[in-house]
Amino acid sequence: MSSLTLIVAATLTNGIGQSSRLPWRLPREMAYFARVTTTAPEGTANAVIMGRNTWESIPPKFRPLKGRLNIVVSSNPEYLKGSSDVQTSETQTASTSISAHTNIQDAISHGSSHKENIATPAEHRCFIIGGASIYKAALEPATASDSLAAASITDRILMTRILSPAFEDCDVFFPEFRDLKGKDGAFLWSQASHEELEAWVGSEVPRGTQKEKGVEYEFQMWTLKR
Ligand code: FOL
Repeated sequence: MSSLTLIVAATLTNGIGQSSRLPWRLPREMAYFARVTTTAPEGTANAVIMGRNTWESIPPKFRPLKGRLNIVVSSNPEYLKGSSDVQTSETQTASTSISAHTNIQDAISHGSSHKENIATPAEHRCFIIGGASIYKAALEPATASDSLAAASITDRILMTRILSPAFEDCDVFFPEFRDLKGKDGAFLWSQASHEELEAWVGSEVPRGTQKEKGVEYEFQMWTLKR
Protein backbone atom coordinates (compact mmCIF):
# COMPACT_ATOMS: atom_id res chain seq x y z
CA MET A 1 0.00 0.00 0.00
CA SER A 2 1.49 3.30 -1.05
CA SER A 3 0.06 6.75 -1.36
CA LEU A 4 -0.26 8.56 -4.65
CA THR A 5 -0.36 12.23 -5.54
CA LEU A 6 -2.10 13.47 -8.67
CA ILE A 7 -0.57 16.55 -10.25
CA VAL A 8 -2.55 18.43 -12.88
CA ALA A 9 -3.23 21.82 -14.40
CA ALA A 10 -6.93 22.23 -15.20
CA THR A 11 -9.39 24.96 -16.15
CA LEU A 12 -12.47 25.82 -14.09
CA THR A 13 -14.39 23.26 -16.17
CA ASN A 14 -11.57 20.70 -15.66
CA GLY A 15 -10.13 21.05 -19.16
CA ILE A 16 -6.61 19.61 -19.29
CA GLY A 17 -5.83 19.10 -22.96
CA GLN A 18 -6.63 19.98 -26.52
CA SER A 19 -5.62 18.05 -29.64
CA SER A 20 -3.29 15.78 -27.62
CA ARG A 21 -1.36 18.63 -26.07
CA LEU A 22 -1.54 21.12 -23.24
CA PRO A 23 -3.84 24.03 -24.18
CA TRP A 24 -1.32 26.57 -22.81
CA ARG A 25 2.41 27.09 -22.52
CA LEU A 26 3.28 28.46 -19.10
CA PRO A 27 7.02 28.20 -18.35
CA ARG A 28 6.76 29.11 -14.66
CA GLU A 29 3.88 26.71 -14.12
CA MET A 30 5.85 23.97 -15.89
CA ALA A 31 8.86 24.83 -13.72
CA TYR A 32 6.66 24.27 -10.65
CA PHE A 33 5.63 20.85 -12.04
CA ALA A 34 9.28 19.94 -12.65
CA ARG A 35 10.39 21.17 -9.20
CA VAL A 36 7.63 19.44 -7.26
CA THR A 37 7.91 16.13 -9.08
CA THR A 38 11.74 16.10 -8.98
CA THR A 39 12.45 17.24 -5.41
CA ALA A 40 13.43 14.26 -3.24
CA PRO A 41 15.93 13.66 -0.44
CA GLU A 42 19.45 12.74 -1.50
CA GLY A 43 19.73 9.10 -2.46
CA THR A 44 16.03 8.88 -3.38
CA ALA A 45 13.99 9.75 -6.45
CA ASN A 46 10.31 10.24 -7.19
CA ALA A 47 8.30 8.19 -9.66
CA VAL A 48 6.04 9.72 -12.32
CA ILE A 49 3.33 7.44 -13.67
CA MET A 50 1.69 8.39 -16.95
CA GLY A 51 -0.41 6.98 -19.76
CA ARG A 52 0.94 6.43 -23.25
CA ASN A 53 -0.69 9.56 -24.71
CA THR A 54 0.88 11.73 -22.02
CA TRP A 55 4.28 10.14 -22.65
CA GLU A 56 3.94 10.98 -26.35
CA SER A 57 2.86 14.55 -25.53
CA ILE A 58 6.13 15.30 -23.73
CA PRO A 59 8.62 16.90 -26.12
CA PRO A 60 11.19 14.20 -27.04
CA LYS A 61 14.04 16.34 -25.69
CA PHE A 62 12.39 16.33 -22.22
CA ARG A 63 11.54 12.63 -22.02
CA PRO A 64 12.11 10.61 -20.02
CA LEU A 65 11.54 13.35 -17.43
CA LYS A 66 14.98 13.67 -15.94
CA GLY A 67 15.81 12.76 -12.36
CA ARG A 68 12.54 10.83 -11.99
CA LEU A 69 11.58 7.20 -12.43
CA ASN A 70 9.32 7.35 -15.50
CA ILE A 71 6.60 4.70 -15.60
CA VAL A 72 4.46 4.47 -18.75
CA VAL A 73 1.15 2.61 -18.85
CA SER A 74 -0.41 1.32 -22.07
CA SER A 75 -3.09 -1.34 -22.40
CA ASN A 76 -1.55 -2.28 -25.73
CA PRO A 77 1.49 -4.49 -25.13
CA GLU A 78 2.39 -4.22 -28.83
CA TYR A 79 2.96 -0.50 -28.43
CA LEU A 80 5.34 -1.12 -25.58
CA LYS A 81 7.20 -3.77 -27.57
CA GLY A 82 7.33 -1.84 -30.81
CA SER A 83 8.20 1.58 -29.51
CA SER A 84 11.79 2.67 -29.89
CA ASP A 85 11.84 4.86 -26.81
CA VAL A 86 9.58 3.01 -24.40
CA GLN A 87 10.83 -0.51 -23.99
CA THR A 88 9.27 -3.49 -22.28
CA SER A 89 12.49 -4.11 -20.44
CA GLU A 90 13.63 -1.39 -18.13
CA THR A 91 16.17 1.10 -19.41
CA GLN A 92 18.11 3.07 -16.87
CA THR A 93 20.66 5.78 -16.30
CA ALA A 94 21.92 7.04 -12.97
CA SER A 95 19.01 9.44 -12.45
CA THR A 96 16.30 8.22 -14.78
CA SER A 97 14.69 4.97 -15.63
CA ILE A 98 11.76 4.05 -17.81
CA SER A 99 9.57 1.07 -17.43
CA ALA A 100 6.38 0.21 -19.25
CA HIS A 101 3.37 -1.64 -17.92
CA THR A 102 0.08 -2.79 -19.40
CA ASN A 103 -1.93 -1.99 -16.30
CA ILE A 104 -1.89 0.65 -13.66
CA GLN A 105 -1.62 -1.69 -10.69
CA ASP A 106 1.61 -3.14 -12.05
CA ALA A 107 2.90 0.36 -12.65
CA ILE A 108 2.18 1.35 -9.06
CA SER A 109 3.72 -1.73 -7.56
CA HIS A 110 6.73 -1.30 -9.82
CA GLY A 111 7.10 2.26 -8.59
CA SER A 112 6.74 1.45 -4.94
CA SER A 113 8.71 -1.80 -4.92
CA HIS A 114 11.91 -0.19 -6.09
CA LYS A 115 14.79 -1.19 -3.89
CA GLU A 116 17.72 1.10 -3.67
CA ASN A 117 20.73 0.29 -5.81
CA ILE A 118 23.26 2.29 -7.80
CA ALA A 119 21.12 2.49 -10.94
CA THR A 120 17.78 3.07 -9.26
CA PRO A 121 17.55 5.09 -6.08
CA ALA A 122 14.82 4.31 -3.56
CA GLU A 123 11.51 5.85 -4.45
CA HIS A 124 10.40 8.83 -2.40
CA ARG A 125 7.04 10.02 -3.76
CA CYS A 126 4.82 8.68 -6.52
CA PHE A 127 3.03 11.13 -8.82
CA ILE A 128 0.31 10.41 -11.34
CA ILE A 129 0.85 12.92 -14.17
CA GLY A 130 -2.02 11.96 -16.48
CA GLY A 131 -3.80 11.84 -18.73
CA ALA A 132 -7.55 11.68 -18.32
CA SER A 133 -8.00 7.90 -18.14
CA ILE A 134 -5.12 7.45 -15.71
CA TYR A 135 -6.45 10.26 -13.50
CA LYS A 136 -9.89 8.67 -13.63
CA ALA A 137 -8.55 5.27 -12.55
CA ALA A 138 -6.61 6.92 -9.74
CA LEU A 139 -9.77 8.62 -8.42
CA GLU A 140 -12.01 5.52 -8.55
CA PRO A 141 -13.54 4.80 -5.15
CA ALA A 142 -11.62 2.37 -2.97
CA THR A 143 -14.44 -0.17 -3.29
CA ALA A 144 -13.87 -0.89 -6.99
CA SER A 145 -11.70 -3.99 -7.23
CA ASP A 146 -10.50 -3.19 -10.74
CA SER A 147 -8.96 0.12 -9.86
CA LEU A 148 -5.85 1.75 -8.61
CA ALA A 149 -7.40 1.72 -5.17
CA ALA A 150 -6.60 -1.97 -4.88
CA ALA A 151 -2.88 -1.35 -5.07
CA SER A 152 -2.61 2.06 -3.51
CA ILE A 153 -4.47 5.11 -2.40
CA THR A 154 -4.66 8.52 -4.02
CA ASP A 155 -4.78 10.92 -1.11
CA ARG A 156 -3.50 14.19 -2.58
CA ILE A 157 -4.14 16.36 -5.61
CA LEU A 158 -1.77 19.14 -6.58
CA MET A 159 -4.06 21.20 -8.76
CA THR A 160 -3.01 24.25 -10.70
CA ARG A 161 -6.37 25.88 -11.34
CA ILE A 162 -6.38 27.84 -14.59
CA LEU A 163 -8.79 30.70 -13.79
CA SER A 164 -8.80 32.59 -17.07
CA PRO A 165 -9.16 32.52 -19.97
CA ALA A 166 -11.69 29.65 -20.13
CA PHE A 167 -9.83 27.60 -22.80
CA GLU A 168 -13.19 26.45 -24.12
CA ASP A 169 -11.65 24.29 -26.86
CA CYS A 170 -10.35 21.68 -24.41
CA ASP A 171 -11.26 18.15 -25.50
CA VAL A 172 -9.81 16.20 -22.55
CA PHE A 173 -10.97 16.66 -18.97
CA PHE A 174 -9.88 15.91 -15.43
CA PRO A 175 -12.60 14.06 -13.48
CA GLU A 176 -14.69 16.19 -11.13
CA PHE A 177 -13.59 15.28 -7.62
CA ARG A 178 -14.94 18.14 -5.48
CA ASP A 179 -18.47 16.70 -5.42
CA LEU A 180 -17.43 13.11 -4.57
CA LYS A 181 -18.99 11.94 -1.31
CA GLY A 182 -18.25 9.03 1.00
CA LYS A 183 -20.78 6.57 2.42
CA ASP A 184 -21.56 9.01 5.21
CA GLY A 185 -22.52 11.68 2.66
CA ALA A 186 -19.55 13.89 3.52
CA PHE A 187 -17.30 15.33 0.82
CA LEU A 188 -14.22 13.16 0.25
CA TRP A 189 -11.85 15.94 -0.78
CA SER A 190 -11.06 19.20 0.94
CA GLN A 191 -8.75 22.03 -0.04
CA ALA A 192 -5.66 22.37 2.13
CA SER A 193 -4.28 25.73 3.18
CA HIS A 194 -1.42 27.40 1.35
CA GLU A 195 0.79 26.70 4.40
CA GLU A 196 0.01 22.99 4.15
CA LEU A 197 0.87 23.08 0.44
CA GLU A 198 4.25 24.70 1.17
CA ALA A 199 4.94 22.28 4.02
CA TRP A 200 4.30 19.30 1.75
CA VAL A 201 6.29 20.71 -1.19
CA GLY A 202 9.07 21.66 1.22
CA SER A 203 9.65 25.18 -0.11
CA GLU A 204 7.86 28.42 -0.94
CA VAL A 205 5.05 28.30 -3.46
CA PRO A 206 3.70 31.54 -4.97
CA ARG A 207 0.46 32.47 -3.24
CA GLY A 208 -2.73 33.75 -4.87
CA THR A 209 -3.48 34.48 -8.50
CA GLN A 210 -0.47 34.07 -10.77
CA LYS A 211 -0.33 35.85 -14.13
CA GLU A 212 1.75 34.51 -16.96
CA LYS A 213 1.35 35.29 -20.66
CA GLY A 214 -2.19 36.58 -20.13
CA VAL A 215 -3.24 33.44 -18.21
CA GLU A 216 -4.35 33.60 -14.57
CA TYR A 217 -3.90 30.56 -12.35
CA GLU A 218 -3.51 29.46 -8.74
CA PHE A 219 -1.53 26.67 -7.05
CA GLN A 220 -3.81 24.51 -4.89
CA MET A 221 -3.56 21.31 -2.85
CA TRP A 222 -6.50 19.03 -2.06
CA THR A 223 -6.39 16.08 0.33
CA LEU A 224 -8.60 13.08 0.90
CA LYS A 225 -10.47 13.31 4.20
CA ARG A 226 -9.97 10.36 6.49
N1 FOL B 1 0.75 19.38 -13.84
C1 FOL B 1 0.92 20.72 -13.86
N2 FOL B 1 0.77 21.42 -12.73
N3 FOL B 1 1.26 21.35 -14.99
C2 FOL B 1 1.44 20.66 -16.14
O1 FOL B 1 1.74 21.30 -17.17
C3 FOL B 1 1.28 19.26 -16.16
N4 FOL B 1 1.49 18.52 -17.30
C4 FOL B 1 1.34 17.21 -17.25
C5 FOL B 1 0.96 16.60 -16.05
N5 FOL B 1 0.76 17.30 -14.94
C6 FOL B 1 0.93 18.64 -14.96
C7 FOL B 1 1.56 16.36 -18.45
N6 FOL B 1 2.24 17.03 -19.55
C8 FOL B 1 6.29 18.05 -19.58
C9 FOL B 1 5.50 18.26 -20.71
C10 FOL B 1 4.16 17.91 -20.67
C11 FOL B 1 3.59 17.35 -19.53
C12 FOL B 1 4.39 17.15 -18.42
C13 FOL B 1 5.73 17.51 -18.45
C14 FOL B 1 7.73 18.42 -19.61
O2 FOL B 1 8.33 18.58 -20.66
N7 FOL B 1 8.35 18.62 -18.43
C15 FOL B 1 9.74 18.95 -18.22
C16 FOL B 1 9.96 20.45 -18.11
C17 FOL B 1 10.19 21.07 -19.42
C18 FOL B 1 10.43 22.58 -19.29
O3 FOL B 1 11.16 23.02 -18.39
O4 FOL B 1 9.85 23.32 -20.10
C19 FOL B 1 10.19 18.39 -16.88
O5 FOL B 1 11.40 18.22 -16.71
O6 FOL B 1 9.32 18.15 -16.02
